[in-house]
Amino acid sequence: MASSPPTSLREQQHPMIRDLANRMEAVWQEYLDLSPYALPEDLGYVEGKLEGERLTIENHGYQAPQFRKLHLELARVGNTLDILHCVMFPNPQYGLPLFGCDLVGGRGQISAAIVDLSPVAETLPPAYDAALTALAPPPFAQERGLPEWGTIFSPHCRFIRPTSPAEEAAFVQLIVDYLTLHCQQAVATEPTPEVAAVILAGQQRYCTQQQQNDKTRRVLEKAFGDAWAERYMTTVLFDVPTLA
Ligand code: 18B
Repeated sequence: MASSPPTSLREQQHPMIRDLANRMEAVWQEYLDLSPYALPEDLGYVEGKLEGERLTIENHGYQAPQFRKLHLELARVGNTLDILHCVMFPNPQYGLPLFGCDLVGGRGQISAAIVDLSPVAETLPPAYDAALTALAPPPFAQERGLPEWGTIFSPHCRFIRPTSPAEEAAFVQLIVDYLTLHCQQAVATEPTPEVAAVILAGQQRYCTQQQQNDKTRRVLEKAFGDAWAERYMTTVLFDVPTLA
């Protein structure tokens, strides 16, 4: 299943996905001291078949002192489904929330655009709360309701279906604002090794809930089979870290 990428997938993807991928990597490069993160060897670039259509997955992984894993994933099913997935897993020595976003679309229309900074404790650190509230994001015409497993998300989680290129651009900007705020907070945060176990438990809860997203699982199962999907969801998308 593993092979090398022909050209960068993002060039073929929906413009909202391409723009967001480029801007997120630029923010990471501006604020963080990045080094490569090794994904399981056979899972960096993968191709499978979903109902006769090719599913292509391209993974980008980095780490930084504050983050054990920065994961940006681009995926495309034939010409029908385009996906951007990103989660930033903090190093458990840092009491930081989890940044996550997902863009899902097909046939020229993004149907799901979600961003959050999700707490690993009861609430977000106060500085995050204040800064996110101060962002005062614009209203969007179609807000979507969270699924049952979405109890992990913060009150600042935004989940919409963009209704115009202007809304697409505004949501990309909102995601970049959340991301920039997060990187600024992260580099100003001191490690607190004594609470690493508590932070890890919070990350574990996040992963357990995300693994219940049947919409993600179904796409992967149909292309690669049940066992592969389970391995992918638990080792690449939402792996639960252990204390070193
Ligand atoms: N996700 N998404 O990342 N998912 O990974 N995603 C969908 O219009 C994939 C995350 C989230 O309403 C849909 O309904 C695949 C992160 C939520 O029940 C599809 C991959 C977050 C929903 C996929 C992927 C996140 C959702 C349906 C791996 C949040 C709504 C699209 C590349 C931080 C769930 C639609 C619901 C939806 C697929 C959220 C097809 C394959 C990090 C809340």
